[in-house]
Amino acid sequence: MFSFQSKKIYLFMFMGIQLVVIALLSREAYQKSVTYFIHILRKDKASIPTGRNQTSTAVVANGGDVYANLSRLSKAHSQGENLTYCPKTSPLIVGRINVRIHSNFTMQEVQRKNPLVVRGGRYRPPDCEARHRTAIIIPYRDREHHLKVLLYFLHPFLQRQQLNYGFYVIHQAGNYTFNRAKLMNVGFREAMKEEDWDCLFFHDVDLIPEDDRNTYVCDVNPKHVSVAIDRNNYKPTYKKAFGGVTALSPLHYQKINGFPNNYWGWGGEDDDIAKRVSRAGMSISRPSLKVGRYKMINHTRDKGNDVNINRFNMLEKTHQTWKQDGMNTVESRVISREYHPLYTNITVDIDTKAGLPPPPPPPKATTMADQIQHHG
Ligand code: UDH
Ligand code: MN
Repeated sequence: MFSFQSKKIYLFMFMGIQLVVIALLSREAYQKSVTYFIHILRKDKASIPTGRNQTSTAVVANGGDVYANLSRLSKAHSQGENLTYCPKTSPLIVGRINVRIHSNFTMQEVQRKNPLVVRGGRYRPPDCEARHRTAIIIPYRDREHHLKVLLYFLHPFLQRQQLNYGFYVIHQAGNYTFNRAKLMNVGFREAMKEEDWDCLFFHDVDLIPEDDRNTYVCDVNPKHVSVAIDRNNYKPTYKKAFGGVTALSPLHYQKINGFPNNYWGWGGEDDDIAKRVSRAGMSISRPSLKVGRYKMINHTRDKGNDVNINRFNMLEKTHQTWKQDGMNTVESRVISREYHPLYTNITVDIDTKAGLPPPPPPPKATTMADQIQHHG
């Protein structure tokens, strides 16, 4: 039997040991190694594809900010030809990204945060030769806020992937009904004039990727990339879905004769493209639901983009029309090409359903002097 006295002694000894342990833990060096140990544990957890939530929290804790890491990139842009190829997997990739959509920042701030992006929204890794050249093509009209948010997230996202990339915003001029697919045809043509891109990402302006393992490079087959969207609770879409974000190589694009030009208004064009892909003997590839995750910026239907009520009838005929209508028939007039710091803006007149209006008559001479000049 222990006496009350000896119980007291044990209690003091126990408290003493606790004090020593606390003192040890609070020593800086010790603290560091504990943090390091926790870090390793977390890292291991992150790379194990366990439950969806568990993985995401672990990765976010390790670098959820899309700009984390990038300060490592040196500003010194080696121009030499003896740069070695970038590694097959970029060391800058972290996995899940914390996408919190807000807009209390300016375009200038996005510019400051991306000091290595040059005129027209172009970038190449400063320290290695990129293995891939990817153009981002954005069909666009009147979505300024969305564009700013997309640029904020997508620039650092692509830099993490060590790509040579460029941004093309294809802006439909005028108020006539929107035509997403035709704008993308123009985007393809204009982007390929500038650079020998080996992959084109056709990208809605309001979709923000949430995982940088979703690499913006082309697959053997045309790729449907935006497979899991928050608005649909990240559930897979239907089997032939091909909207939102897609990736095609120039060869894929040629094989399907580009996209249709005659889908005016919302809907149908994506399914037409999917049909072209299978008509041309290819299949659709997709990233996993874990990686192909996107947040869609909330919006209502735009003015000038009403549902295309003819879309089902048109889709019945794709097997006849795909060779007659596409990149071989796209008619448009580029109104301007502007090289902004974070993107190239191409404003284009894509015409109307009715066809090109006749060219305006030459201006009439009004004064005597004009008439004299006119007749030489
Ligand atoms: N787009 C524009 N401007 C427009 C219309 C479309 O830039 O006026 C572009 C933009 O890149 C957009 C894409 O075309 O991301 C696709 O159009 P969308 O975003 O309107 O298509 P989505 O399927 O919307 O996302 C369906 C209508 C939303 C109804 C919401 C009801 N809650
Ligand atoms: Mn949308």
